[in-house]
Amino acid sequence: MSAPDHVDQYPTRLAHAIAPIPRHEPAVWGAESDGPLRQDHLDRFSDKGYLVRHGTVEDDQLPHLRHELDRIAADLDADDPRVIREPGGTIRSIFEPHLLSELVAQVVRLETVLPVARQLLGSDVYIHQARINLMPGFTGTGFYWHSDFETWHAEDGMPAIRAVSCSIALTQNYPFNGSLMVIPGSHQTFYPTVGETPDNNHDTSLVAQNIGVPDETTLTKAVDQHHIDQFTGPPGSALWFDANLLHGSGSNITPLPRSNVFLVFNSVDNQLGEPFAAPRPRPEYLAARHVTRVA
Ligand code: 6CS
Ligand code: FE
Repeated sequence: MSAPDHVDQYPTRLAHAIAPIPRHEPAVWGAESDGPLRQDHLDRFSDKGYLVRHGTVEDDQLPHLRHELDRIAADLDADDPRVIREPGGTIRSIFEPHLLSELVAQVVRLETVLPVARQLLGSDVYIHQARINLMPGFTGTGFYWHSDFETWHAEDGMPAIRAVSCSIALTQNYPFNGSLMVIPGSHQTFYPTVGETPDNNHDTSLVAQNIGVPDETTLTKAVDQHHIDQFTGPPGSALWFDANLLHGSGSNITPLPRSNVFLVFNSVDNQLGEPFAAPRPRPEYLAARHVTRVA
């Protein structure tokens, strides 16, 4: 089946388990002279697969942005497919906020955002996926451990690991309100998963991901080797993390909601092809096939 331009370096969603695959690509593609990150930051990102940068969105902009999230949510039709809800009905995620809001579009182009993405990926970039994540108090549920790249490769046809996510906190991230946990260093290994992708997997995977997640033995070994770090910090902080870094979150039973703007930058040299392990590509709002270089 695979044409020469569609060689699968990262087989996944398999019938039987296979050994983990060492990553082929570097995690950092640019040099210190290419952007705002100093060499020690680049080295840390390369080593751990993530980087935290405070003050990515300035304090005076945060209330506007929080208000904008409410406006976007209120303006969308109840049955808009870009709105993902918890089983109880509260909104969990809204996709394509950068196309629904000029304010979010401006965040993409901030001096604290776009040049960092370009530097890490060593090229021009475009938005592969963008979302607002809203984790309400009391009822917010988490995400099981996964690598984003595993899904983007299997279901969206992303060929190489050359994408980076920027999650900007709009509320305080405490250790106890469902903040993101990462397995530092796990981005250096691709963990193939077992289980075929069902048709329209995204109808359920965006609320609870069951397919494309590593098994418990694999996760136990990864955590034995690398431990777990957690992203905590004030509103306006950004967590930059590699597309292949294993991460997940618990539920939020505190009264303290947690929301973030989540931007995935992909290299213009890593555009999507046919899915590697799914019956058909996912919709454009989950995985951009029309590449708009961010200038
Ligand atoms: O589907 C996506 O693109 C993202 N969402 C989930 C639940 N897993 C993979 C990726 O992070
Ligand atoms: Fe994820």
